[in-house]
Amino acid sequence: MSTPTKSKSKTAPAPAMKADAGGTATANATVGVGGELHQTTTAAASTMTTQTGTAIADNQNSLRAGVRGPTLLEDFILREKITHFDHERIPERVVHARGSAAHGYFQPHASFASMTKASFLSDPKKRTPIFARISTVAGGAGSVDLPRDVRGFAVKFYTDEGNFDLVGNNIPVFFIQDAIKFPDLVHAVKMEADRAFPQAASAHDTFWDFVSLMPESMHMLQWAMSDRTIPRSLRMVEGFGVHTFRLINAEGASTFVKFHWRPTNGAQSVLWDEAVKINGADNDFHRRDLWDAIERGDFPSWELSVQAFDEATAATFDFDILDATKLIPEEIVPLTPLGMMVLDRNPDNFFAETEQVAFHPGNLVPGIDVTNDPLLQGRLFSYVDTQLIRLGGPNFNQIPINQAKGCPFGFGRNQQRDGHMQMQVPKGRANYEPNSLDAQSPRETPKAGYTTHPDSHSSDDAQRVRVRSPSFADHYSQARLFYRSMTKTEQLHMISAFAFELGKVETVAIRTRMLGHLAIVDDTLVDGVEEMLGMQGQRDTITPAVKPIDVAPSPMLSLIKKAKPTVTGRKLAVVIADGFDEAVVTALKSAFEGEGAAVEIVAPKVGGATSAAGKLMPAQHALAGAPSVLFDFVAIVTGADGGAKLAKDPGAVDFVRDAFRHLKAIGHSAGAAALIKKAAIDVDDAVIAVDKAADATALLAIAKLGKHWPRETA
Ligand code: HDE
Repeated sequence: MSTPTKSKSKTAPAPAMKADAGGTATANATVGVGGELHQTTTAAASTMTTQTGTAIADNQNSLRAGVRGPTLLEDFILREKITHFDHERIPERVVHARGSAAHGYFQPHASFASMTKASFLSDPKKRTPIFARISTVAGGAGSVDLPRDVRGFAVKFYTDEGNFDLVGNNIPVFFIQDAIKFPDLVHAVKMEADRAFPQAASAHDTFWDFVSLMPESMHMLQWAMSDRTIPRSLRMVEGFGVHTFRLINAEGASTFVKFHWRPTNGAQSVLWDEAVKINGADNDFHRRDLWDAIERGDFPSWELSVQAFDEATAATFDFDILDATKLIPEEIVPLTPLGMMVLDRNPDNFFAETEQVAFHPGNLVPGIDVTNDPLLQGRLFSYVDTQLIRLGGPNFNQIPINQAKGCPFGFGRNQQRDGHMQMQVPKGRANYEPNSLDAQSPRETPKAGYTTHPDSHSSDDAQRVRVRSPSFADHYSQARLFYRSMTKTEQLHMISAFAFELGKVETVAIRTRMLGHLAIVDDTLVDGVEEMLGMQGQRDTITPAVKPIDVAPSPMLSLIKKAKPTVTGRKLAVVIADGFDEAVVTALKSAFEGEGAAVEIVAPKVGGATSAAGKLMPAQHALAGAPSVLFDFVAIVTGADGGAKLAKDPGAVDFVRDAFRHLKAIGHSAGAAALIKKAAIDVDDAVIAVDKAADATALLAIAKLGKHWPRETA
């Protein structure tokens, strides 16, 4: 192929654009023949190069034989760029594919050296950098943020003794007791094998078929059908380590622990109808919320606690602490707070950090150990294995987000060598140990190194068996405990959720089987679900292996019972329309922002609305793009003219109706009367007038109470 001469008439003459210090174009520009805006390189901008450092002169046009001729294979710049692009995707996580993450730190409240020798828990002045990723489980990477689903809650602590990963969920128990069932569970919940739907939803035959045949899932199903699986915000989920772990102190003494994360903002959920509509209005609702909160300096935080107990206490429980389908009620073993995690920095790059982060329950530091929980044992194998396919080779811990950067051994120091994408250049001959050729090469440190706690549950003469311990056999008592610990409102939500999901199941035998299980859990539960399904009296008879027992309810399991009045971290929408009173808007802003809420202005058009005094106030959102589901509380502040127009806008009417249906506090000025009337809502205590600045505090007081639950029962 011949080398074409570069045509001088390739583009229209490019005017130099004015660029600010950041290299951003600020002037109008003419468009080149290729459609591009021309920007000259400023001193501030850096030279664009190929991957091997050759400066690129033209990033707009591929090399071709003649002005209108075919593209040339010799264009190594084009091929390098396209090849890299073609390989930009890596396999998404088999589970937890969709997640959001942030950087932050962990700081203990005090020294916990009496319980653990882990140095990050030894000094209240020590801040350990962390990276936390919160995810949905079933959906693909591009799925919505608010399906009914468990949330993963994974935290990597870059401690000064190496990385510790606490890879948990927002629910303290799990569906299955043995890792060998995990592929079945995940296959069943994900899109059905032949049709590839439904995406990110458990409301289908294969999921309910599987769980209805696995009674051990009954406790987790109660949680899955509760409000916990439709959280208001990732900043408002609890986290749990799920399994029983061990803390080991310097003397070698072991304490069993269950890990808990409690959000400072309080745990809160949305209603199912809200979740469905949020997914339509903004399927990045959670991701955006977390990002925005951190950007505006409203840093989410969680307190890490443990339930700590010894062998003797464990022996008093009527369940096995190695069984991940069981929890220990806080009323029996209270939480010991250890410290705070604060998320204060968004990732610089989603792929490099959030996508490539590789969590592993086996990333442990001295002072923290695992137990024989058969689910955890299987996880200890799975997480490294999955990274080999996902991140393409054994060197994934060299990726910056995975490096042990908190300790002196960032890349790891050992004789492991080579493999795909090796980033280190190890020197010398001694790539084995022991060796006598290299005095500098790494050696074992028996004292400071990681030691495994001797476990009294396994012994040298243990037989190899494939059995489930009989101590794991009671599948219903804690399902009952959870259901009976809920408020009436929460129980009704669970009944609706079971009925919704089972209503989507086509196979009648699966529905009747599930009803049979629910009948063992609680009469009001099964009666309610049967009624909503219109399937009274159709339940199967199921005889449990172990007769369930009644245990005292645990109020701490209920989100509503432990909710504290607050607007912190929540969002108020102030809908303005022409003729609004600016003083009222200012008062609302200062009242809500003063208590840590965000306030966003919504107007019929994003350009804004004109106040009674003739002043234009710009809006953050146009009404059409900001339905009330995206906010926690709403205020409609308008003059009569603007209000009359709003009353004619179906979007505005839906805004009010949905806010009402979703039990939100609603404030409105007299000018909005026509709109309120058109929305045909039954005005109650949480719908109040905001006509003067002083009314802002009244709305704030109502908003603090959260959802107006009496409206739901009414
Ligand atoms: Fe996971 N899980 N899991 N899991 N898991 C993964 O690892 C697995 C389980 C959890 O933000 C995978 O890197 C098995 C329980 C979280 O990157 C994979 C079993 C709990 C995340 C895997 C379980 C979790 C994962 C997929 C049954 C709560 C996302 C991609 C024994 C305590 C971490 C990856 C992130 C991810 C295996 C059960 C939490 C395939 C075999 C129980 C939060 O390795």
